[in-house]
Amino acid sequence: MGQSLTALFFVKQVSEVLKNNRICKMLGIEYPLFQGGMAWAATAELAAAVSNGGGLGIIAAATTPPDILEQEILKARALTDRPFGLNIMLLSPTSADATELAAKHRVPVVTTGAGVPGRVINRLKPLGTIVIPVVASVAHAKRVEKQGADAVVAEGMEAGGHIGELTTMALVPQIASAVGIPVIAAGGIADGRGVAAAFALGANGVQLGTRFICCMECIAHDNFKQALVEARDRDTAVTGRSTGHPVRCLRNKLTAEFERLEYEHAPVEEIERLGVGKMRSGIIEGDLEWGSLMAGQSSGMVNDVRPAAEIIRDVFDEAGAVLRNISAHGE
Ligand code: TUI
Repeated sequence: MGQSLTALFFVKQVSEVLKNNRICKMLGIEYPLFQGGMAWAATAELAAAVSNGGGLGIIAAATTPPDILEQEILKARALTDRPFGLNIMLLSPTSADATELAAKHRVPVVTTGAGVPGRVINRLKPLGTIVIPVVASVAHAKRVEKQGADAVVAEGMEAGGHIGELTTMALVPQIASAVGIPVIAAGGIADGRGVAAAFALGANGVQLGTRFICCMECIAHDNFKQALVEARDRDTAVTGRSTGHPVRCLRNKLTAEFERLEYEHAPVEEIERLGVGKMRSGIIEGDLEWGSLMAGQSSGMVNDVRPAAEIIRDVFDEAGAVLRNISAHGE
């Protein structure tokens, strides 16, 4: 079989398989792929590009003021006819407002992070919203299933931003065995090999964050995108373990200063003060030295900036090829 025919065969095979996928059926999407709800970076433009590419694009509510967030939701509606999501960061003082906006605008899917989402589930489930919490432990996964979650994102500590303790490799199979609802694997996944591995671990879908910073439709500053393209395997660091808010970012002067303060047991308020405003300066203004460049361990695997739809298609083509190759040759 010639190269192009082989490729066609893979594509057809993958799309046939995905027709029966639980996440695709539940959400009415083509590929069981979520784009992570990354603060500052996950805008309506990015979410719509991912949804138009057949995945589930997700707007990050983060700490966005409600009037601006409402505009983002309306913008996503204008840019895509397909389902999209809103990520509600539960540590944020604006999380209740974000929940009300999801209700008002009937956002089809809501993911939550960094906390216990009982109130979000209780408010939105009766409206028919699909609620999918991000969890980092088996206990939390079981709890949200009982509370009525439709699925969970099991996020390993390879991920960027606020993380738990377990790796994706250990977390996903344990959660997949513990719950009956579908599981979406996150953390350390940026290509088709990661997707194939996630399915082998028992996941029904995947969430990619870092990979989508480096896409054309992401508003992150070019400095940040270029830093990710150049990053290698050990270029992220986790700070904030001592304050109870561990966060993974690209290493820079800011992470070194966090490490120094933590090593010296500086007061928690002083450590937390250092982080104020740093996400904006890093992600939007491109300050590579003092900005907070939240990114996962897959940074070393992200080597180019491409359109979202192309990333999604290539990742699933590659996953199909990987799975076929393993079953045919075991290579
Ligand atoms: O939430 C994320 N990633 C984030 S949030 C964020 S903004 C932020 N900035 C500074 C400090 C803290 C946050 C940047 N990145 N991912 C989802 C996620 N949720 N990862 C881990 C968790 C999590 C952790 C503990 C969820 C629940 C939880 O506790 C549940 C319990 O049982 O207490």
